[in-house]
Amino acid sequence: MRAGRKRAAPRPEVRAERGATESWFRPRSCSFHAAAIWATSLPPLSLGSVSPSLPPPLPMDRDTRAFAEQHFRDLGGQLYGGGGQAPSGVAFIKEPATFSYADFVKAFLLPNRPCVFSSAFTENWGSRRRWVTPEGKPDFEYLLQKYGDVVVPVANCGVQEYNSNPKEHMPLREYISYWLEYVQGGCSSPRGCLYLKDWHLCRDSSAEDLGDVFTLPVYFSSDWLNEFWDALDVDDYRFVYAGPPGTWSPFHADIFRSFSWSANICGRKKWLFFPPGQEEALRDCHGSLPYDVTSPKLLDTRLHPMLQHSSPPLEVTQEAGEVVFVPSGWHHQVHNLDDTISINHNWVNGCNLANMWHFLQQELRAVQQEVHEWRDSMPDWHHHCQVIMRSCSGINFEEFYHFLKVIAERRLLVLGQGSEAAQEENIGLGLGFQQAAFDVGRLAEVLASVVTHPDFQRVDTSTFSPGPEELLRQLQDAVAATTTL
Ligand SMILES: O=C(O)CCC(=O)C(=O)O
Ligand SMILES: [Fe+2]
Repeated sequence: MRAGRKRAAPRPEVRAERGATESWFRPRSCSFHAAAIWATSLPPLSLGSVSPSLPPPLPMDRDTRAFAEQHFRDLGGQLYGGGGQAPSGVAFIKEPATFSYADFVKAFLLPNRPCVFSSAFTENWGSRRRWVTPEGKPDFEYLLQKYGDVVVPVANCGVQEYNSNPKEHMPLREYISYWLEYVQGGCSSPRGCLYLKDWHLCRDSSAEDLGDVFTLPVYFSSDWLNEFWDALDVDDYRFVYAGPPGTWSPFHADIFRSFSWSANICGRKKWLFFPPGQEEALRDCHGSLPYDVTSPKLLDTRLHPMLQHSSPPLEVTQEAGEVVFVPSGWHHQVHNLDDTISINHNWVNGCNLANMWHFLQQELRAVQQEVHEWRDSMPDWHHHCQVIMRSCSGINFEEFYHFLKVIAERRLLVLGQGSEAAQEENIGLGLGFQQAAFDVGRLAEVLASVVTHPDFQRVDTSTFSPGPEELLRQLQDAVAATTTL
């Protein structure tokens, strides 16, 4: 178990579910008035230095880097993976042996398209053996013995709170006894429809135990969100979900426009996917996104005047053992069809970093609109907007800079090892140096935009080390030095 955890990482659909002192993740519809008051009492953000240890080698070869860099040059600053019609189906990847990291980058990560990996990709995971009975059901006895006393977050799927569900916490033992009673009652219980969501199992387990649970697929290993939180030893975006048939996750896009991956340890899920932008046609006459895209309310054209412009969702049934890749900014709704347990991670990397930055700018604009009336009367209005943004979205511009800085310093360290040594290592492994060079290019592009943003220019950066301009210069120098390598 890691020590010194300070706070829980947000998932978009859990925003409304935290207590006041912890609830930075309130929905947009929260009162900004109230948020402004309590948000100012949050502890100050530490910009202290982090462990200088080198990141583990990351997966990218020379050709894939060149391909990815060309992809972003062709985009010419346009948003990656934005818009477009839903593809007619979702690709299914059968064979781990013939599907490389480069294949994933070129066919799915860069085009920002969903895909499903077959159960062969999770065949050797300990959780698939130990958490599941020979009949394919959750092994409640094993789970009770291993994790019975762990306190887990549980959402009530039957109660809508904004576009989410209220949450409570209980020992896993209590949730499992609810689950058995719900199934025995023909999928009904006086306690409602409860779903174990966002359990930070990695936080509650030792490293050895985790090695026994799952192995991170190489495709998802360039994961800056978890690298950042691990470096600070504060939190993570690694979750376990578990629930009986009928439990579900309301319509949402993932936190900060991150990617996610979701592996079914047992059971099946139905996913409804909408490509970025398609959610606009689902808004109601007040501009709000739906809570449940399967609700008959959506057919009311007075309530949903733009629905005629919407396309049907892409529907995917995920079987036991399969892994779904959720691209950046794709809205989705998820239903458990059986007794289901899944492992889900959110991740950001050089491919969706610009989307995250775009999302943060949108979030700030929304806050500014909401508290516009105080602009002239409040002397530090811009600062308050940043504080409120952090309360509502989980991050503000200062913290985003810190995130970029932590990842940038780690990549510069890899490149600074000396390109020859690093490249030699690459010859053997095809790992590390090329990924760092690609990452530095993406960081430089996004940081160049951050430093010119008027609201970032209002942030007091005098104590940041290195300062934003200096870090940008270091990144640009590294880009120039590695272009031809
Ligand atoms: O499995 C679920 O209920 C939700 C999963 C999800 O939304 C995700 O992995 O992004
Ligand atoms: Fe999600």
